[in-house]
Amino acid sequence: MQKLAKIWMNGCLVDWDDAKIHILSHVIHYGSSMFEGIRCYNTDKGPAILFLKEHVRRLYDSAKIYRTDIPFTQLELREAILETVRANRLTSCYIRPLVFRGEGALGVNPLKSQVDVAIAVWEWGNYLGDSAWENGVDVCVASWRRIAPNTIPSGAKAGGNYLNSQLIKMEALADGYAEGIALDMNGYVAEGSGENIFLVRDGVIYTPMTAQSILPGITRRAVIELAKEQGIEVKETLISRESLYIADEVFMTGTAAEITPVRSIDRYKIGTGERGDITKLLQSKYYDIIKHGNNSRGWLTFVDPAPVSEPVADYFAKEA
Ligand code: PPE
Repeated sequence: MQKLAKIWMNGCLVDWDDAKIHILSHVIHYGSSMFEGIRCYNTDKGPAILFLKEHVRRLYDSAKIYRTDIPFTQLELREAILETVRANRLTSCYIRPLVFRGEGALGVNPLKSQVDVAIAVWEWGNYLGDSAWENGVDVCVASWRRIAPNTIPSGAKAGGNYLNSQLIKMEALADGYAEGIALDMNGYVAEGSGENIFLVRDGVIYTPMTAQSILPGITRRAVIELAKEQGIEVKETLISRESLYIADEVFMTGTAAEITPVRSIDRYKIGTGERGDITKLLQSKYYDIIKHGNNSRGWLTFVDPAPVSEPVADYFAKEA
């Protein structure tokens, strides 16, 4: 990993090499962290963070689920994120805010350990490979199920959730696929190890509902809005495994993965095996934001100057 200059820890920017924690921090033993993944793009109108407010809000939602009080306000954290991007003099980067249970007491109960907050940034290219945006990726259905709703809540983006993601990802890579798609406990399609999933059939877009063991992705919500703007019908519904194989198009979404076409699943060719028209249309609308800096929807926060005080769009209230 390429080192950068600064990492923000508990209110201060510290040198990259000094951003350390104790081995007896609660998080290391019990996975007690919540985090976000955010991208800053070097748009034609200047560096801008995509969905800053929505990501910070989801971080607070995740923390609340785990009874964790973050000792900063959402506004303070948004400002800290902007400060960290500026301090590292980056025009485009991946941003990782992290809230974790640090030192205090070991034992399962996290409430006796302090709450630490950190923000790191680094350069991250395409998540699923350099040619993925255009050529798509080959994926499989994982033998591992996604975490069940009555075990670990998938709606919180918590560090521990990613043990399940790691099993899915490692299995996929070992079998020669770029990514694995997990089914939920009932056998319906849930999501990839780090992406939401969509399929297209006869011009209609289908994606799993948020109650179905998925992370309520911010890119997912944006793609649904972009599709609706284009007059495309979107159904949030139960999706059977076999409907993936007979889809005209399949694509995955995520902050890191952006909008990545899927060209095969379990070696079944999806549609023509080429990137589909609806996938391409949605990618072009997304590109208009992340490359051309189109901020007509208010989804971008330009890094300099920093307009961080607009109201937060209520993405998850719209789910119902
Ligand atoms: N599902 C999972 C399990 C997930 O981790 C992500 C993000 C998504 C869906 C898409 O959510 P959103 O980014 O809000 O559209 N995965 C992060 C990468 C995880 C990793 O560290 O690797 C991301 O895309 O930032």
